[in-house]
Amino acid sequence: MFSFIKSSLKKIYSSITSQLGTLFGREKIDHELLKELEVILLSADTGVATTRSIIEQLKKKHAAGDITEGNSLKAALHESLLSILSKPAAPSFENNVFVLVGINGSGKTTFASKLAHQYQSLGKKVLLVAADTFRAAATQQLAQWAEKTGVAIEQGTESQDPASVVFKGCERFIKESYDILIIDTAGRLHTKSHLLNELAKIKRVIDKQLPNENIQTLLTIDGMLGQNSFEQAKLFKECTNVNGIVLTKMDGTGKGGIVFAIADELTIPIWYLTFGEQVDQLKEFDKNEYITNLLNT
Ligand SMILES: Nc1nc2c(ncn2[C@@H]2O[C@H](COP(=O)(O)OP(=O)(O)OP(=O)(O)O)[C@@H](O)[C@H]2O)c(=O)[nH]1
Ligand SMILES: [Mg+2]
Repeated sequence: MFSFIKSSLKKIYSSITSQLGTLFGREKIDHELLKELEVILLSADTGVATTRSIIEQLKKKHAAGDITEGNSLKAALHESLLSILSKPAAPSFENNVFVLVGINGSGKTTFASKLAHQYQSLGKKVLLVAADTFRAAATQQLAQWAEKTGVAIEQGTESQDPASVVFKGCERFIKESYDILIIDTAGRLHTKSHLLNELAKIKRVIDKQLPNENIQTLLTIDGMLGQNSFEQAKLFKECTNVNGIVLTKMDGTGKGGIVFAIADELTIPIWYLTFGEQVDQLKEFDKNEYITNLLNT
């Protein structure tokens, strides 16, 4: 891993890792200590239900005599965290059509540019589609990124039906033999039925136009919002079939516990973490690496 990625990601864990380190260093493991662990997990955005289930598992192991000192506590916590992150199916990176959904400001457009850049760096021919026609500025924002990174873009006019821009994007994808298609959508939530209809319409267009492609819908969640992002994520989950989650702005949070709450409560796999506004500040999520860094094992 590049060292700058490593140091950016460290910010996510640093606070929780040092607090856990203090616990692992204690000689006696008792209920008092597990209570402290519970507080650390809760303050790291792990969520009430998820934290409770982790602590219950640890209490059982403690009662059975399997947790006697710091190292065995660390190993048991590692096991619990890994089983949570293994609940959703593992992400598959063998896809070529991506629809990005998520609420306003959650980082869709920035992620679209990052994903495009990443595929382009791998030698792929990438087409971006600006299907957020709600604001003229939204298309401009994506167009600026596209210009900066030299990626092709299909854009509509303000107030044009987003599905018709997607239609044109799909046509161009086939005609000009692109490898990767990345569709940026609007994040506004007038009403649930509005969102549902709009996303369903876009999805119908893609399914019809590109029946042989591997299409994935990715939901961006602002990592800084913590538990507040859950209600929105649940709404999107009800409106469309979300295949994976992109946790954005992880550079702005020292609360690395959110990944466990997401995997546990939403059972959707996390695909990417983003940690900055530069085009290369994204990383595929690796559950083993994440836990190892978090626990500093
Ligand atoms: N620090 C930080 N800021 C980010 C990251 N990703 C996005 N942002 C910033 O978050 C703000 C919103 O990002 P956008 O990509 O425009 O979000 P969006 O989901 O497209 O928003 P709408 O188009 O309004 O729905 C911008 O100011 C971005 O620069 C990140 O990983 N870290
Ligand atoms: Mg946007």
